[in-house]
Amino acid sequence: MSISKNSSHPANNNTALKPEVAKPKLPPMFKVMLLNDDYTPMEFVVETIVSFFNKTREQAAQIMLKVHTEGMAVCGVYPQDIAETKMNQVINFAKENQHPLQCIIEPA
Ligand code: TYC
Repeated sequence: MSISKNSSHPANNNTALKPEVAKPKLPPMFKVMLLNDDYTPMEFVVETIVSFFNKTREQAAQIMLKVHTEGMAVCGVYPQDIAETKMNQVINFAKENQHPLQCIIEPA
């Protein structure tokens, strides 16, 4: 009968080297959120969501109504660089069209 050579046995003080397993690293994600205001037309908000967040008109209308009734809503969740780009695209699109629509990002 052989004595166990398992070096990860608790009696061996767990000093055994574990094989390194490459863990896929997921980037930190950020929510891109629209804020409500009293002036931006609903149709413009729907158009903005469709244009920048790959949503159907129906999905965009739902998100717009959530912003309108609750004050803010998430349009999408992305890695930081993409989230920042989308936020800036929305802010610039709103400015170009003289609407006060605001967009922010926050860690998911
Ligand atoms: N509250 C606006 C209105 O009544 C509509 C609106 C919805 C504005 C969503 C901004 O992010 C927004 N015209």
